[in-house]
Amino acid sequence: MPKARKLIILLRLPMKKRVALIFGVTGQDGSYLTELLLKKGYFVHGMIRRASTFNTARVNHLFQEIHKKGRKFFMYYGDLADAGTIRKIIYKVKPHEIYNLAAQSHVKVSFEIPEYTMDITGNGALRILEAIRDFQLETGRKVKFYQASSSEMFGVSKPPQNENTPFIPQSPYGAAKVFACNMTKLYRDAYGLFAVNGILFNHESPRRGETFVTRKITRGIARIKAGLDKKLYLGNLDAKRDWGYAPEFCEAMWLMLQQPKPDDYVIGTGETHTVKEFVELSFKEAGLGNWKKYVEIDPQYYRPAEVNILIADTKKARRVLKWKPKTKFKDLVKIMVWDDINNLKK
Ligand code: NAP
Ligand code: G4F
Repeated sequence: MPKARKLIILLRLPMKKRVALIFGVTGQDGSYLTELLLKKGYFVHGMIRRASTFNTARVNHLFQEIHKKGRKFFMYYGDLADAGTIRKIIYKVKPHEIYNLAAQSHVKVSFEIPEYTMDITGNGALRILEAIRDFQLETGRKVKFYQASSSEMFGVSKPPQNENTPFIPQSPYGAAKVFACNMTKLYRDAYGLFAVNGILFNHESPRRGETFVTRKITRGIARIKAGLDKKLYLGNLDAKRDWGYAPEFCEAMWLMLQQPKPDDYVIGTGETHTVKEFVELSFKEAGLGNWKKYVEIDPQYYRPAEVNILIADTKKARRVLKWKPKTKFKDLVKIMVWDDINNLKK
């Protein structure tokens, strides 16, 4: 058969059904990853926490009516503290790919609730790994596992940081992520699981939680511009972060699970900026002039220990995954500032 005809027939064949399960589906990254996977034709299942208020704002636009035929997005109640439910969901959904994006993800808060942070951010990953190990053994099915590891694990290690840089965490959150990262590697080495760590540097978007510094700044600016607030209170303005754009980082997560072999990858932009630079540029973008008129330092936002500088060395991801960031720092600032200003107007 001629090559071209063979290709046409192949393209017409229905795509193999792909099923993904996302822990942390209601978070910033969970929502972008869900969009990406649905676009790629996946059936997407997500675990959500029961809350007394709505916690699904980031995925509401993806909801499908429960009786709709051909529905591809499904939700289940559960919690990373609850191994039984994690197991039940995995056995019910039979996923090909599992993404663990769930965590108590706030560094400053982790100093206030260290034990809880360890239980969810650290042990939560182990609960999923154990469930996958049993599921594979009992059903003979293969599951690929993505762990949301973090540049916070590098702590005070000298930049630029790559896959071989030692972890010297500076927070209960960072230490819990190191535990989860090590467990992911261990299950790969000891039991042959297809388990990978995406070591992602800070990534932001209009869907970023309001208490992380970038969103706190852009939301604060929108409120000042609208006359709702006079001041913005911040902590350490000298810390340097490698800030990228979240949707692009979620593409990298997916790419890691499409490789022939499981491995760990650093994802970031390779550029670093101070919090002060983010503030300065954001106020300028909003047309508010000199930021010093509006910003006050409040020591309550200082941390008992700080990660002073993060810069990603992404050579491996560029070479193996063929991934590279597209959105520049100043464009990220622009996207976030105007989204908050326009939303407040609405
Ligand atoms: P996020 O917006 O804070 O989302 C965290 C998700 O975890 C939410 O869906 C949250 O549910 C869920 N969650 C929290 N506690 C849970 C529990 N006990 N049981 C089940 N689910 C729970 O975080 P993100 O920015 O999307 O980040 C995704 C992951 O990547 C996190 O693990 C984070 O630590 C890690 N990470 C983030 C960055 C970054 O710069 N964004 C960088 C490196 C690594 P609710 O919506 O109900 O709160
Ligand atoms: O926005 P942040 O809270 O992010 P942080 O601590 O870097 O953690 C984020 O990135 C990690 C990846 O490296 C993720 F794993 C983690 O889940 C999270 O997404 O703080 C950034 C910097 C810090 O140095 C902080 O001290 O901003 C400084 N900062 C100054 N004023 C502030 C504030 N941070 C917050 N949250 N609030 C302030 O008022």
